Amino acid sequence: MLTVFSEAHRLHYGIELKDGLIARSFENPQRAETVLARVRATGLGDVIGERQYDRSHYVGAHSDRYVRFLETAWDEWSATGRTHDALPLVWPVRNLRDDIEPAFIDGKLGYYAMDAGSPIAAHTWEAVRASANVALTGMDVISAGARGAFALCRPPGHHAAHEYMGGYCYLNNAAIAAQRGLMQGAERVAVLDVDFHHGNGTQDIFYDRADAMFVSLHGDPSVSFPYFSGFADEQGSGDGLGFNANYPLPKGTDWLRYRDALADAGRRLAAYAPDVLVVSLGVDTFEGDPISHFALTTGDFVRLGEAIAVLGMPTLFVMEGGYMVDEIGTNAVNVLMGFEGRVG
Ligand code: SP5
Ligand code: ZN
Repeated sequence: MLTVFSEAHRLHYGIELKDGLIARSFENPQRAETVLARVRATGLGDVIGERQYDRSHYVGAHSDRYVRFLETAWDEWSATGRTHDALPLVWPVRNLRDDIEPAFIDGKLGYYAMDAGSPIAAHTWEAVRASANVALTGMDVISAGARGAFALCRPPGHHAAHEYMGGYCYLNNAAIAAQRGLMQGAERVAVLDVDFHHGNGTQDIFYDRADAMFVSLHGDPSVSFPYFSGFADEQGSGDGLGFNANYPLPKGTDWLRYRDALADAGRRLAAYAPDVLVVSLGVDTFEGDPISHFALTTGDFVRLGEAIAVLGMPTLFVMEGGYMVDEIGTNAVNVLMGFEGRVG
């Protein structure tokens, strides 16, 4: 299958609040380079660059004013004399005003963030835009008739919601691509999220819609990031009721347990019969991942790809998380090879 990749991801490498301290992010440039190297080493298929798309392609999944915030945040932050990464300082939680967008950048950062995991530096927006364009290009490949394609996105996207960033994410690449699939004639799209963390952003974007189903397998949010989203009783609202499905799984989940949840998720997806499937492909479910606690092995990722292939849907894989850099390439590409039936 084709892989879409942008070198612009290298422009972004920030900090995060990690165990109470500010440190370099787990979400580093080497991640994407390792996956790209594995794509080339296995001969998965050609690697193409991203096409260019304007901001209107991000609006819909996101609000216009949130996209505007991302476009202007660094200029407003640096205009105050600060030269280091921007991070939020205050978040509008329960009973604080959330109906007024602050005029000053320090307030805006809190207004449009869920955590201190998505820093903004001078070139962050360039990398973020390129990542979304990688996903959009991948959807164009699928819409042109390919059975599968791989959008090697970085930074990731599934924690980014209609109006907030978080968890290393800014624009929701998977949702933006799914939205384009609908624009190009799909009647229904589905997103299957297999990243270790709940895709709260994708869920938020499609929660009240019947033309997009969201199904996610992830660490139980009562003990795992993002903590405030991803419980089994979140089933959609309004027109979207019944089109959102969460499978929170316990610490130590291995392939046997994962496989059963995946089979159930697959039955839901088959019943929905989307015209296009987008897979939010995080491999932080790996047993060696430094920030997660599932126990999938390198070989299990092949089985995961095979199980997705059985659904028989045109499928766009969108790279999300996975932080054990040595193994991220093998694990991610194993899913794609399994999907293509190229490994036993
Ligand atoms: C895209 C994606 O996978 N984002 C994940 C963001 C997770 N951010 C919070 C992680 C907190 C993990 N704490 C574990 C401490 C291990 N020393
Ligand atoms: Zn993750």
